[in-house]
Amino acid sequence: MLKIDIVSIFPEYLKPLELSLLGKAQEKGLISIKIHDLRKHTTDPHHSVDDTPYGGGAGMVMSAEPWGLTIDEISDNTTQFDLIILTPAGKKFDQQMAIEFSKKENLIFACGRYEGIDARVGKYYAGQKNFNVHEVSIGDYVLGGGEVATMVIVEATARLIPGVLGNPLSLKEESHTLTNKDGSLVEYPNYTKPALWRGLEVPEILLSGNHGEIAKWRIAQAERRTQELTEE
Ligand code: 97T
Repeated sequence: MLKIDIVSIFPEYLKPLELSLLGKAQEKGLISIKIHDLRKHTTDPHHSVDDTPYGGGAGMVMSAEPWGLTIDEISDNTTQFDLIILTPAGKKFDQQMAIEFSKKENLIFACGRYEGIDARVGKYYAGQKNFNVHEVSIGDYVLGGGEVATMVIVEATARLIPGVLGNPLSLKEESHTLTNKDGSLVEYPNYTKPALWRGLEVPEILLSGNHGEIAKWRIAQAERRTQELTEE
């Protein structure tokens, strides 16, 4: 079973993960998601989680020790853990990364706020023999913190685990029809009834019942769309 631990100063922000698809998956015992409040692991009276940056500059940096205490409490020295630190400076998340994460046993997500987390946190855990550390971004834009990025990654990852999806066939089909010969992800246009809607018809080929021709048409459409997306 995939165990997911998420650390944040806004634990209530992660509540949607307990609903719908992922809530059901937890009830079925396919995954477990635990949300941890970073502020519960502060040692000073003000429960501070940040401080001014060494070297000067704007904003605040999240202090290392609350992260260290929280991650030490979640982990042990023998089980394998993958620590995912959300940062706009990280490697861009994609479907391949979701596939790799879905094969792991224990994922810990560190949701930073402010100008980021003291860089020694990632360095420390990267030096632990039972940890892999991944700095990950979900795209080229700036968020208020790592919480929404974590939700994106958890949803994309969890739905790849057998049994989490309602229909186990749809994953297989996705991997066949959405991959062209270059391996890039594409999608063909879909239609359902009625065959005529506001003067717009469904492409005739889809009504033909000729499954070979339909498959060929869909691949051509998917390749055309991919081409359009990669043109300036
Ligand atoms: O902008 C961020 C701030 C904190 C943590 C993550 C992010 C981010 O992740 N992907 C894009 C931006």
